[in-house]
Amino acid sequence: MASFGNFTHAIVRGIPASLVQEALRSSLCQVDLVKAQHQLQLHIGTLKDELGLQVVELPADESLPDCVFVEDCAVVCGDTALITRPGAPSRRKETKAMKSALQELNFKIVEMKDDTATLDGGDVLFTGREFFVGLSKRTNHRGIEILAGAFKDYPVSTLPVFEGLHLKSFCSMAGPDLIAFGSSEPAQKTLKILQQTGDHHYKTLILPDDAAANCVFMNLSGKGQVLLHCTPEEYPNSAKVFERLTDHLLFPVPNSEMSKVDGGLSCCSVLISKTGS
Ligand code: CIR
Repeated sequence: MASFGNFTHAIVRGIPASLVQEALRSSLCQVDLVKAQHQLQLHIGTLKDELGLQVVELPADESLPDCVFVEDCAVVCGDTALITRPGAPSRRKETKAMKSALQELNFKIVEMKDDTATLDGGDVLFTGREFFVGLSKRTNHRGIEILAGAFKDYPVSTLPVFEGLHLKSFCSMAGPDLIAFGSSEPAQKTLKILQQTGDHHYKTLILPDDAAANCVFMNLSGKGQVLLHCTPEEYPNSAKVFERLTDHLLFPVPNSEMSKVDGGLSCCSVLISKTGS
């Protein structure tokens, strides 16, 4: 637990032009590709230049319009990397490049081979003590069972996702034992269940906007507690809540273009702790 969020590496992937027309989405908003690429570069620059992480950049693949959303392809914890079987069939081939990158980094690879199982990393909330996994449009019971088998050292609880794409479309870790949650009714319903089922009592940070509750927490040596969060331009009321956090080094990161195709801030990286490497 002391080392929760102590990341050293990040895996990211470029944005293919095909994202604009072909990425899966729940809205009709038009993505500005140049702006999306600029926002991703700012995000990667924060990880690399501001925070000193070693960033592995996988190339975009035009045949995989959603490939920038790397979070969905792997769950990494300790020395194990679970390669998922994404819920959307059009996204399944994204895992190949992710598996190679994690093999290069010497992780013990577990593959979700059962073709009845589905799981997206966006449904996986790791608190440092336990896993909560969203049962959503993309993740099913069998996927969660395989995750529990891959990470036997931690309890795994299932949470319902009543609305939206993933569990982390409306929540994420914002600090040690601090969970950010959106304030919509469906998000609050899931929070109640989390509080009843979890092994531990967590503090909560409630954000006016569900999407803003998807932030990225790290606890880095030399930097302390770090939080990447929404910008005041995108979510002014939620940004104010983050700005009141005095224990964190705060980095507002723009995400307006990815959010048009249902991507949160956390979806653009797989964060890895390889201490001693
Ligand atoms: C999808 O629908 O699969 C993508 N357009 C968005 C995935 C976002 N993933 C995430 O936030 N973990």
